[in-house]
Amino acid sequence: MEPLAGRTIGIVGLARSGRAAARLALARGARVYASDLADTEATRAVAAELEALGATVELGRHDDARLAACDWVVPSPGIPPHAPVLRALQALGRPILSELEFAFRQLACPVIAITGTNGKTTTTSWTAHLLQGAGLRAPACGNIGLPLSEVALADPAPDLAVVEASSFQLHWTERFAPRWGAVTSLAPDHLDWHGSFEAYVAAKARMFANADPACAWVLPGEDPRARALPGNAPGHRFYVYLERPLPAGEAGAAWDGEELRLRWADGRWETLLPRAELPVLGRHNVANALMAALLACLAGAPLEAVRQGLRTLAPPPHRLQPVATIDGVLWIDDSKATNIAATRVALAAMDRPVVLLLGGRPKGEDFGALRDALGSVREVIAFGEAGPQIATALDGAVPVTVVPALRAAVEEARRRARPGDAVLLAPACASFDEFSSYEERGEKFAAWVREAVR
Ligand code: UMA
Repeated sequence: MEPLAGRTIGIVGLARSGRAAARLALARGARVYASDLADTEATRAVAAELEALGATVELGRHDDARLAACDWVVPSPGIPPHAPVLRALQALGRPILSELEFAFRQLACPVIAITGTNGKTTTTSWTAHLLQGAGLRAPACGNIGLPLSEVALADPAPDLAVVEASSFQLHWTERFAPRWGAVTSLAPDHLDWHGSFEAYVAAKARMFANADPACAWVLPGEDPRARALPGNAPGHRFYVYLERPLPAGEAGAAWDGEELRLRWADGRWETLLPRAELPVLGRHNVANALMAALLACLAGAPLEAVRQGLRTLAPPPHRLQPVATIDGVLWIDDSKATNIAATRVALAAMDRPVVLLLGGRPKGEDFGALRDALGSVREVIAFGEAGPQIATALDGAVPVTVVPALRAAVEEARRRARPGDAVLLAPACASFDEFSSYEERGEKFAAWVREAVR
């Protein structure tokens, strides 16, 4: 652990990550200067809490000179490197650490890290579920919602931290060194934050920067970009296959159409369970479950406990979550589909005609990349800031109706859906034009859908 006493830590942004990092720094004896551009009820509450613990807090501005005088600056993941406050610090060559890096340096337990474009929240949550079923104290944390700094503050420390690592959190890392890791998938996302797909991939690859030969990496065997992400980093490789059997010479896990099975590096096979006993929808979730099972076994969970845990998996909220069936129409909340690749995965899991709700704040992707995935889609209702852009990109492929916001999209879908259809919210956009998070978007969607039955 790196001593903090006597150091001054600058915290930029006071939502979940900033609050937790500031509390951790204060608990370890550092001086803290924290600031947030937003002066709202929420940031004022955090400011009051941190001031009571001894921090200096400013709302409504960042004091660049004061931040430049700090030993380390810890920005919140939502703040992109091109934000003026971070630009100024970079120009001066000041050290910037992500909240993940900062917390890792204060953590007293090993880390399982899960990254990737889609599937990482589900895999993180299921890995923690399997380990906890085996009696280990292994919280799911990081991008999933519980900042790693909170875990670093826990006394006693847990046995393991199961960390969902986003590209934002990996970008400013130096020493972050998970013992086990997984890459779920790799496709364009967050191009507005990173500037390019290459920069996004480079941030994700930081997960392997401090690897050693004892590490173990779980990778999707059939996704060439994702399986190549570790490059030449040291560590054992385990691959997950859904379409093909495990190739000779590779260790990992596969689904043979009936059973989910593991093969270890010594060639030994073990059966996990029949697919029919795994209570999850969609092929992509079979891959997520296999990754979680491999990670849990590698980190020490007994196979029988892993089998038992797999029988009780549940989808995290806002991921292909059925909301209600009303007048024969199934309404599905996949608000977590915040990019095109995730929307494609959702569409591939549909077995009925779909009225697709797309929209929100665009993230720099080309919606035309959805055209060849629209086979089951009867029509699209496009909402929010991205609405006109979506209509142009899908022109001629499928009927598109543009409405201003999600509530109007729900009303429009109610008029247009027929019995036997699914109305799928898989928006391929961020939520921030209308909501504070994808969770709030999903909750509002469910509430507006259910209004019809009251
Ligand atoms: N702010 C400034 N100055 C600026 C810009 C913003 O002060 O120049 C302030 C804002 O006013 C705000 C704060 O900075 O108060 C931004 O905080 P944040 O958006 O990073 O929010 P947190 O609550 O700390 O949430 C972050 C992650 N958010 C993002 O990565 C955008 C959460 O992931 C994560 O759960 C949480 O830390 C705990 O680790 C969410 C997310 O959307 C789920 N992640 C992306 C995704 O999954 O696609 C990567």
